[in-house]
Amino acid sequence: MIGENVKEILNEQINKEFYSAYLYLAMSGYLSEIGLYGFSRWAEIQAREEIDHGMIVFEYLIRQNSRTELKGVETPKLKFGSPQEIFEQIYEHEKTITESINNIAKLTENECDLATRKFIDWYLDEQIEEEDNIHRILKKMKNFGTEKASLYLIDKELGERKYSAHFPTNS
Ligand code: OFO
Repeated sequence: MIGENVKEILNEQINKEFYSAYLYLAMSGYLSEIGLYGFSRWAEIQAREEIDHGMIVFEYLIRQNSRTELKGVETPKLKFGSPQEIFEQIYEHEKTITESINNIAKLTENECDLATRKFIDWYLDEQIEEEDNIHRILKKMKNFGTEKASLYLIDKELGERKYSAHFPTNS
């Protein structure tokens, strides 16, 4: 059984995860339009992972006999600039998601909801991984430049990303 405040914040998180999926999909569409198909594939796979993140919270609420309240997903606010600018925006976006996961952890501690506190650990780890992945891609662009040749190589590497559903072991 989870309380009203935790229920609300988890429903908000579902919305944020689906918004993230929209954000990455918008980016994927734009990147394929400009011929960066590897970048585009990377972003599409990221969108799929974000849908998983939203679904895991959705299913958790159901398992806890709590109400799911789905709200409208906003149009992504991504400003289409260079690939480096897009990744800088994404990095900032993921930092806000980390903050909202931290807020869920804090709330569950305050409310002594230990089950949800444990559930949210997976998201804390996931955010470390996401920020790190994005930061590494950004570093590559900064170190090797965004001239055509280096962009081509980064595009090739990102295009090799494979989707694999990864869920918390207890979900
Ligand atoms: Fe769901 O982690 Fe990104 O947004």
